Amino acid sequence: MKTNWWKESVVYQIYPRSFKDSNGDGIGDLQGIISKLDYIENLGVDVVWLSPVYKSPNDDNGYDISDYRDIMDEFGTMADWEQLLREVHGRRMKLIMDLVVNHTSDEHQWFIESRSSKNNAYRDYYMWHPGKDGQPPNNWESVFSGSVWQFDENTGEYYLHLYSTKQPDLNWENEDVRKEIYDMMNFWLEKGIDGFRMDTITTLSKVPDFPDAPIVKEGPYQPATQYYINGPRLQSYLDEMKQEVISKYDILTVGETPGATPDEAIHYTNEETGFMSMLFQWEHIEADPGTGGKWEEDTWNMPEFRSAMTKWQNELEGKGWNTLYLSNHDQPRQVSRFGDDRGYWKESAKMLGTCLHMMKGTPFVYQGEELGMTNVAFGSIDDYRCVETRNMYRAAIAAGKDHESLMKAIHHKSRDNGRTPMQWDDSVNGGFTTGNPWIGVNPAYPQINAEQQLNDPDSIYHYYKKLISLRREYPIILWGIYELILNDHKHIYAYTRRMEEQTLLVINNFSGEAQRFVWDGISAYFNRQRLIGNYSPSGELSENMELRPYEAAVYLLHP
Ligand code: TEU
Ligand code: CA
Repeated sequence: MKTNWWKESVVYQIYPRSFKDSNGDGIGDLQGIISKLDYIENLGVDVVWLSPVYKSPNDDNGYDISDYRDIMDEFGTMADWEQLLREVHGRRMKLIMDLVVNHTSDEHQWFIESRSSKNNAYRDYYMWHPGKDGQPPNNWESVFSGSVWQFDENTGEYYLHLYSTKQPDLNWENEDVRKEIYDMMNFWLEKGIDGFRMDTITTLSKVPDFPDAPIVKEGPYQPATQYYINGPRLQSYLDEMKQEVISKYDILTVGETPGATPDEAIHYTNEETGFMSMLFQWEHIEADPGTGGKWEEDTWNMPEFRSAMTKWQNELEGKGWNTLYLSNHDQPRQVSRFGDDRGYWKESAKMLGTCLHMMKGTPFVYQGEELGMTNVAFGSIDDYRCVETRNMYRAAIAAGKDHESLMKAIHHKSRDNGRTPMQWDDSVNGGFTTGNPWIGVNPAYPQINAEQQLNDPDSIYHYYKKLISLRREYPIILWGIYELILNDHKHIYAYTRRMEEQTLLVINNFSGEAQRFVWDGISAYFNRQRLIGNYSPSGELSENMELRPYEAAVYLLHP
């Protein structure tokens, strides 16, 4: 397998709106990020991924872009962005940008033109359709509730939007659209960025005749992903994008690919014929892929998670490259979701980091994960900012669901769990802003904040720093072959990584109870070096030993 810089990297994701406010308007911004680059560098990461910073009316916090070649007013100016790029590079880190090209904002000039009349030159930049007997063209449901079709009075037709009504889908069938996008990508690459995270990249091509989706649940609109994920022309669009843009640069590209299978991943990330360096797999994060969707009771459990991770580790071995992530701006906080954010907060946050960072692939750390930031439970729906959450609540109340159970689901799953401001210190608003934050700060900030953890050698922050530095020291963490052991244990997730005569042993207790680790594979090794663990060692590594609640430990074994 080829070595590439992005295989040896750790990526840190910034959600700029919630990272650091520099001017007291309550909104994170580019100067705020610049002021915290030392913090990021100190963690030891190699790459910074910025969620969108382009001009946007912020219906979906920047994922609705009104000008691809300019910076959002609240975040600063192009000069601030150029300074950010210089300062990131000056610290020998790289910068990747979000590429959001499935849709634009309805306030993008192209859409303003497009909706103005049926014969406008930009009409065909978007997907317009006449209705069916006064109803939308079909029954597809938007990811953000309601129909994917929005009626436009002016021309009497509907436009397609997979996400919010303010995010009309671009018509990739149109060659001019594709050319505009490639030019825009080249524009940013020429400025010197190091790659793209490709938002919802597998939904660019829709089945052309827009058939009704089968009815699988109550209500007028039905899930229809089979008609727009990996659509008929996706492959040719990505081929073209590679030829026109990507193949000209040595960059990191990571696709956001909901529902992708390992086979698709191998195809997309093939080093000769593929289109991207790596992609975000979904199976380990998707609690319940049934028709109930994300707001239903969470059925995530460790053995399911373990088999999903193992499947991706095994199937991509030697053929593709994995991303490693448990959190991002669309997901709840990992320690609340997969660990225990109360009694074993610190232990479980470190355990989750251990389990993930010792696998094969490129780890992604989402801002605040390195502090063990937790979910938030706002009291009122009005405290929520996320368009998906608000739309879902409105639609569900209209359909007769009760407030209490909806709030419970929102507390578990809302994307705003991951979007509360970074907790920098224990001053007002966690040091995020001196003004009024755009979204409430998590009330946990006096206990969980960066300043406290920087001063505490036993903190989650320092543990993550160590995990990241181990990758530099031990090539086996980068290249060793993954193998699951203790396949059937209900609570222990243990695996090895093998390279030449060495074995890395990674042991994680996913429960709040003591568990017995029994594995005779150890006997083959004379040297048993402990690399990291979230408790002080209770004794030597042995064939039969007790793990404490949420205990994690990593050993390097050799003859
Ligand atoms: O997300 C697309 C996506 O498929 C999901 O992550 C989806 O947003 C999520 O499951 C809803 O809970 C990307 C971005 O990451 C997300 O923030 C944007 O809202 C979305 O695209 C539209 O641009
Ligand atoms: Ca600001």
